[in-house]
Amino acid sequence: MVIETVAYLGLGSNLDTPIEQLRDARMAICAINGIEEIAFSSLYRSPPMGSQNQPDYVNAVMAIKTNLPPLILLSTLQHIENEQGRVRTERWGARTLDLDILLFGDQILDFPNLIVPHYGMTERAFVLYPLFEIAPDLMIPKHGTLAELVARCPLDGLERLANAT
Ligand code: A4P
Ligand code: MG
Repeated sequence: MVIETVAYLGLGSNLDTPIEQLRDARMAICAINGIEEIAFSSLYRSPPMGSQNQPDYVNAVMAIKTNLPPLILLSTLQHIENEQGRVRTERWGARTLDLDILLFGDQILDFPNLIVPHYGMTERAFVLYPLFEIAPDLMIPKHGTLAELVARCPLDGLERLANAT
């Protein structure tokens, strides 16, 4: 029997035409065997969290259905990051593409290289607002309802850009 899980992915970019980076990443994710897109949020722009000496970010959230185990999903996403020219320098520094696993079903995962729910998601406007757009009734394991987290989270300069096409 194949077990399918609904997972939510955070996409972010602030270098090399971020909107194209997100569009290319979406296509690369959809092309993976064992992943099917369910929903994709609008694109959102926000000032950088962390070092201010870098361009604004464009972020989006994607819902997928997958039969990949979580660690395989992570390595698949890291491969896509690498393919799109990501060079890891400073933590929270500028990047062409960042792909995070926000949620994996209702699972709580604590591997050395994968923590789910993603540790920062519950207080980041650039994650919570796009997620709320595509999944307003979601429960976040250990944290309660998404609606409550959104209500408590200031926009921090987040701006909705456009529907992703
Ligand atoms: N890792 C653990 N859990 C996860 C998970 N749930 N999903 C590990 C993905 N990766 C996970 O990530 C470091 C390690 O986290 C990985 O090797 C993986 O095994 P990374 O992508 O290499 O490094 P990073 O992204 O620089 O660090 P970090 O702490 O993941 O940063 P964040 O939280 O991704 O934040 N400002 C705006 N406005 N918008 C943004 O999107 N993003 C960041 C990066 C900073 N400022 C931003 C934004
Ligand atoms: Mg990351």
